[in-house]
Amino acid sequence: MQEKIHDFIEKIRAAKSIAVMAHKNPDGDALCCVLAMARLIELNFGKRCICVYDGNIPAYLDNIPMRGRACYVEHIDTNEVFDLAILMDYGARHQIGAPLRIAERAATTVEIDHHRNDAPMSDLCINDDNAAATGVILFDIMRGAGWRYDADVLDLLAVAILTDTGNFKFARDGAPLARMAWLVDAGVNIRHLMESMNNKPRKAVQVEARAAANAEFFYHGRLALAVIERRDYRNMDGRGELVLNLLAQIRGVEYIVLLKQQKENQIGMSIRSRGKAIDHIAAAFGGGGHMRAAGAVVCDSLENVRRRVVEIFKGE
Ligand SMILES: [Mn+2]
Repeated sequence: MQEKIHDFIEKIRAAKSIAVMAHKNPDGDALCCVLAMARLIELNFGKRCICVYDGNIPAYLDNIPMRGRACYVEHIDTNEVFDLAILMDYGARHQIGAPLRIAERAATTVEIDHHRNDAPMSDLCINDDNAAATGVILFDIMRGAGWRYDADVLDLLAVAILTDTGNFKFARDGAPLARMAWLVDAGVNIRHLMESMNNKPRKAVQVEARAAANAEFFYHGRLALAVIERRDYRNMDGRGELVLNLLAQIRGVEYIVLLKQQKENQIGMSIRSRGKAIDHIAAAFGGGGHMRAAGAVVCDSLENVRRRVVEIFKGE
């Protein structure tokens, strides 16, 4: 790790222009890591980074520090060649969206990620698929490098860890809690951060509540399947964590699948498991992710995808 940090610092020092990015439609971990990375580079190297994203940033992240620094990709010139592109929490190259062009053209790339990735694309990879959040890895880089930080950096790292661990529900070891303990001792106020994220539009919460209320159950209630149709999809804020969380609270439910009709024949799929691995199921649909939280985008009709999901869980 120390060797990689050293290498990373050399690359930052050598760069005059730096772009930082994550996966499309960034979640808390993705967006907060991008912004925290940019702030850390400003504080420690005096260099201003461009923070670029594609897709939508959910409203529950509107109040995080430095939110205004995130630039929508269509508002910047992707023909500009950067000395260094830093890819945070990106998963796989096709998940970056339009900023991929910047990453591909940059002289040097560094990636910091906790997604399982068989095809990393960078000159330097500080990846750990056992980390609960990319925020945990960035925390360790910050501490390992002895970098200066400020209250914004600490809040951003805390939101990254809180959101990606489902407020620690998905923590597999003490690592994210140990980092959070340090952050709280350094001044982070968890209650304040949680409250700042209670910022979803009313319609978004209602759409998710309705999807949970209309969920179907299969295989003696072990599989819960919820659907958000096209007309409701545009009112969503984020990926539908509320639906997934509600259904996961039901006794006997082991697997939760949420289908989102993004376009007429394009279905976003989120899969959660309370026990066994389900990432192979996401992979079967051309997606990926983590062992118990994965997803895919499938180009097929809603009815076909629904049928295929029910079918594939027959053997689970
Ligand atoms: Mn993440």
